[in-house]
Amino acid sequence: MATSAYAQSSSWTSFLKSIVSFNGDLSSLTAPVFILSPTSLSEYSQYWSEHPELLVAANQLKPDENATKDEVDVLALKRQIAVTKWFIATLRSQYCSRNESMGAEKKPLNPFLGEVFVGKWETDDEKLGETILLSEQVSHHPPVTAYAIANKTNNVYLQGYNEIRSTISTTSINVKQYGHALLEYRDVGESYLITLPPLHIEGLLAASPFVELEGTSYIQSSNGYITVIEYSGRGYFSGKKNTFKARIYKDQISTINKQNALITISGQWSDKSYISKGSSTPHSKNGDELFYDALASEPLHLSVKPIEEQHELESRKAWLKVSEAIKSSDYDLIHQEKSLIENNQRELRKKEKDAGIKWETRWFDLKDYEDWINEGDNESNPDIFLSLASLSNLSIHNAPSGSLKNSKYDEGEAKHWRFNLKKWEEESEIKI
Ligand code: HCR
Repeated sequence: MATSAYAQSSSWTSFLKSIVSFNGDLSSLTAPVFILSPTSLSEYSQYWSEHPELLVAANQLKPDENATKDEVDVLALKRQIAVTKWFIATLRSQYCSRNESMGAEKKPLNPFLGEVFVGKWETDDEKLGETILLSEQVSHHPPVTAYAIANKTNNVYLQGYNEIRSTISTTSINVKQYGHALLEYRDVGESYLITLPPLHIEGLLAASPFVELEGTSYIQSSNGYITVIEYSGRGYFSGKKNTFKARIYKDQISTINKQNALITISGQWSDKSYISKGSSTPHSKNGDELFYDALASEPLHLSVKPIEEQHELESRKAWLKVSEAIKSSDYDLIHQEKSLIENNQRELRKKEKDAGIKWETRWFDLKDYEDWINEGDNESNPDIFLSLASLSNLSIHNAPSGSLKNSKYDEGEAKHWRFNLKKWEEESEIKI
């Protein structure tokens, strides 16, 4: 990889030194201006739906009333493949878009508590309709962003949240994601639990950071099917960057043996991938079917209201002056404008403390699953997350995303952020 002109600069070398001794909170690091992004992390929730047609696709694979059991089963597997395709299609936006638009991975602005980012994906396609995004910073220490994405035309709803925790190794930053997403296709009465892969940031010595995904993530359907996705950076599967292998199994028990895979998908999530039946690895050279070409379909970007119409808690309005200072590389102004926001936040927290109150999240609630299990009516009102976690043998605790039940991480609290539709329906200040 080419070394960027910034690699030898004193600001970069002192940044690298600060990384070596950092405390795990990446947002607390003071970074040189060329590595700062003018965009807040609260905006990253939009990456889940830059291909809205793929997000809703599974809902359109409904069996008709006279369908035989075989036809119903075939469609259920097709929906699992469709959801897997949508998920793979989100990855280029999630993990490559800053490199594509700004030349390298950048350090995003650290959202303040209560910051929101909203918008919609509009198309001329009547069948697809409009998809909306609500993203809210529900915690500042540690930073946690929650989001809800809805397409009413297709009755498709996605919600989730994420938090990161980082450690440093000799040449890279290792990041574990916490949180998960829940996807509902209400017309077919099906839901999915989606876990988030670990990642590491490479290219630090060359001052040209980029993300590599690693480990495993899961997509568990309420109909039993499970997709197990394994990620690798350059080298392991094929010598190419951003490679993955996804295997779809009938159920979690079948995952014990890779030979049980019904479908195998393999390739680069930032480029082309191929699909074949069974457990053998598909490849273009064998004439296997193209699964997804990430470079062939451009992402549809979210439409966001003009700044003048935004509420003061909306991300782009709140960070406008900092963003402009970053774009003009004015370090003193960045510092000055950032301090205004930070001091304002400190004052707010102090006032709340003095008044004995706590900041109330806007559209999301922290649901305690231990309480729910003890007090909830599990039989007549089963919880989607608990059912899917049980089907996939995944931990329900606040463990790194994708941790298995009975693994060393499967302990502690079981509190997860959930969208509260009533709160959104009662929202009077923030418009999409
Ligand atoms: C790690 C990261 C912040 C978190 C970003 C997350 C995990 C946020 C949720 C999205 O759904 C997916 C996602 C994608 C990003 O790749 C990931 C960011 C990559 C870098 C950034 C660090 C905080 C920046 C550290 C500073 C570097 C450039 C030295």
